[in-house]
Amino acid sequence: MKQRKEKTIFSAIQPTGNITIGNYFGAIKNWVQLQPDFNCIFSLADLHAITVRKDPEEFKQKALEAYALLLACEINVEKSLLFIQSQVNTHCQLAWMLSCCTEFGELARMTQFKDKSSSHSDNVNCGLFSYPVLMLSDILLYRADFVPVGQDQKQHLELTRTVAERFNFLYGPTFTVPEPYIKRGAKIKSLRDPTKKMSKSDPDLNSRIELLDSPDKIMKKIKRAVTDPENHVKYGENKDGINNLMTIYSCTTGKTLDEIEKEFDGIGYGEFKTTVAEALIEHLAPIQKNYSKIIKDKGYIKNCYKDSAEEALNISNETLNEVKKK
Ligand code: AQP
Repeated sequence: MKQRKEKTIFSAIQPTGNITIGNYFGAIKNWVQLQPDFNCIFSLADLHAITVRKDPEEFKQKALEAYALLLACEINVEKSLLFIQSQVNTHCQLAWMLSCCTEFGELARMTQFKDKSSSHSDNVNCGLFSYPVLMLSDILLYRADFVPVGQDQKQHLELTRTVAERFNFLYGPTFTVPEPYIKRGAKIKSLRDPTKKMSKSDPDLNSRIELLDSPDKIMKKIKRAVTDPENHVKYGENKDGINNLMTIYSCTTGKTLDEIEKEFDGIGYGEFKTTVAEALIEHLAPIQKNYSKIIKDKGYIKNCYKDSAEEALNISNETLNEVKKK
């Protein structure tokens, strides 16, 4: 990280599957835009991802691909840190110490634990329960001022603030208490059930567009997207499918919802869907082109993640040592 800015932002993404346009428009695209103004510390959170069982070889490969894809999306390792969480051992060490400053009842209240333990009832492991402590340690190690959060992570950030304040109160000022950085990114919904968010681990492949999907796949998935019987491109109630496609079109073209309604006045869903798919294909083409170059250069990828991990270790060790001393 060459230039030191006044404020630091921390954010992470889990390599739980292939990165989707939900992750891209909701998080990664904003990360890219934050780089000129903040010290940006980004992490590929592989330790978080293993709360759900993974095939080891496939997981390793997916993590490497996800890393390369983040580089292809223009996360710039000259300006920002982009490291793989398991390569920086301070995270687990701080997580243990801070788990001793976190109440059982606080973790039991986390709605994400309740959701995930019911959707993975065959494997309700302790990691699933204590995951928020690892997450708050990720943030506190870098003394992040801001953390971009969506609705689903607000509770975890509140816990981060509570634990930081508790530690500071008990042992003296140590941690920066982070503020939420309200995300500008859109919430992208599943193409098959637009009341749910688009997720990279959704078992239905047609529910999501992955950043590396071929033009043909993108066209087919958008064409099959659930809509409503109205055939009127208008944003509104009970039109979750069309609202979602309008949001995707708005994210790819920069057009407002009003402009989109005007553009498609009197035009049916078939033609609208083709236009959305074409815009998306065009938008993703440069990322796909970058990715196909980067993924061939394993040496470059390795240098990027090694350098970032080294620097992340240096920064986070300072915090960890202070905590140990206290
Ligand atoms: N559908 C979405 N729309 C907007 N933003 C989204 N994000 C995820 N899905 C959408 C944002 O992507 C960032 C990284 O997410 P994550 O990998 O840490 O976990 P997640 O939010 O649980 O993402 P997924 O794709 O749904 O993963 P799985 O399927 O493993 O649970 C976050 O900033 C998130 O808000």
